[in-house]
Amino acid sequence: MADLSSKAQVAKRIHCHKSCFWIVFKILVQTSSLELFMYFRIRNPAFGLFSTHTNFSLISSSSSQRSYHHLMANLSSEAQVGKRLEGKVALITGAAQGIGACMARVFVNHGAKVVCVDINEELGRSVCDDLGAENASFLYCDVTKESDIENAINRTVHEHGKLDIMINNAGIADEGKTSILDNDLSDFERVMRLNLSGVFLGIKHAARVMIPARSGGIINLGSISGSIGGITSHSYSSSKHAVVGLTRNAAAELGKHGIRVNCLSSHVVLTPLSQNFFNFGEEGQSRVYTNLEGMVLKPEDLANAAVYLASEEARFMSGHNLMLDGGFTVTNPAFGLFSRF
Ligand SMILES: NC(=O)c1ccc[n+]([C@@H]2O[C@H](COP(=O)([O-])OP(=O)(O)OC[C@H]3O[C@@H](n4cnc5c(N)ncnc54)[C@H](O)[C@@H]3O)[C@@H](O)[C@H]2O)c1
Ligand SMILES: *[C@@H]1O[C@H](CO)[C@@H](O)[C@H](O)[C@H]1NC(C)=O
Ligand SMILES: *[C@@H]1O[C@H](CO)[C@@H](O)[C@H](O)[C@H]1NC(C)=O
Ligand SMILES: *[C@@H]1O[C@H](CO)[C@@H](O)[C@H](O)[C@H]1NC(C)=O
Ligand SMILES: *[C@@H]1O[C@H](CO)[C@@H](O)[C@H](O)[C@H]1NC(C)=O
Ligand SMILES: CC(=O)N[C@H]1CO[C@H](CO)[C@@H](O)[C@@H]1O
Repeated sequence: MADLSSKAQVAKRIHCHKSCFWIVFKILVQTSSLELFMYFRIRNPAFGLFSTHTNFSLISSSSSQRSYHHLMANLSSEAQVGKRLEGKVALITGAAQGIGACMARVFVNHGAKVVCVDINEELGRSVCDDLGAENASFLYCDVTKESDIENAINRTVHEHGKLDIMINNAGIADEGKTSILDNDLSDFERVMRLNLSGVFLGIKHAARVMIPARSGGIINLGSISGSIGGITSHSYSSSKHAVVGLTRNAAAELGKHGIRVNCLSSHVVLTPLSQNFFNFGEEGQSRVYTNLEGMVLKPEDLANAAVYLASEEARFMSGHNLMLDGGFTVTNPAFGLFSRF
């Protein structure tokens, strides 16, 4: 019996060794292929801070701000399509220039009343003057200060009786330092505070007035840097990834109140932000790698996507990260059947 039981034990041990081996082997195979796959999928080497193909130094040029203003100047003359935001009230942060200012114009063209908030009072007021007092009003608001956001939301509701759409767009880029060793903790924390906390406060105070109304749409500006690595600085990329997470979490909580929360992410758009960040103009942007060859993303492309997200057409869309990147984050041109270089 003793012999038998020890034999059984040995057999058991061998069986265990065998199955353990297979488990370990499977884990090793799976993780290594997963890692290869993941590494391939989490960065796009065609463009970005660390890119050898189109890095910042290759696209930098001293071309002036002219191209951005030229793009913006054309906007007001654009044909007015059917008004898709008639009767809606929207608050847009960072609306003094760039994507936010463009969204304000396009929203007004679609019949919305907009409240533009920014820390740049002079530019913000001029945007609203252009749109007409009946269509747009300006409020000073630093999105990193809770009392400013609280006040802006309160005044919007006081003036218009409601808030239908909140767009958390305010943001500026930091210097793109290529080595993590040159990145100070204080810079990292500053970016997180501005890029992430501002969005948090915007969602929080919009939700405060949207919950009793049992409706509302919140749109947070993300970036291709929020989905894959290797485009911008560690801090900017971290903050934009976090914006996607915050969007999903807020969508999970607020859905029961009829509030939709979405993220609108994009490839590089020609605005004062990108001009400062990448130091280029229209000519520089034409040299940025995109998967849609020869096409350049414009602020109104983002504004049109925001109109969709804000409108009834998107009434079943929540927790989504709408990507305006021409396929950049889901293709890797460095290797494969369709490889470009
Ligand atoms: N331009 C791009 O290529 C690009 C690409 C992806 C995502 N984005 C995102 O789009 C958003 C808008 O970018 P943009 O290119 O229009 O930038 P921009 O610099 O042209 O405009 C940003 C606006 O935000 C304002 N702002 C900055 N800090 C603020 C604060 N604390 N409180 C209130 N307002 C503040 C600025 O005064 C400015 O008017 C940002 O969130 C940015 O990260 C931009
Ligand atoms: C970016 O491109 C320039 C010019 O080709 C090159 O000198 C530089 O090393 C590149 N930078 C990186 C991070 O690869
Ligand atoms: C802007 O307007 C000018 C002059 O009307 C025109 O030549 C140009 O093609 C327009 N640009 C865009 C991007 O629409
Ligand atoms: C307000 O916006 C509408 C477009 O929706 C425009 O027709 C009208 O002229 C604007 N008002 C002013 C005072 O500019
Ligand atoms: C905003 O309104 C709420 C509710 O009416 C009020 O409790 C709060 O004090 C107001 N905050 C500001 C900054 O005006
Ligand atoms: C969206 C947003 O708030 N962007 C921030 C990103 O990081 C820069 C760098 O400091 C901030 O200034 C921006 O405000």
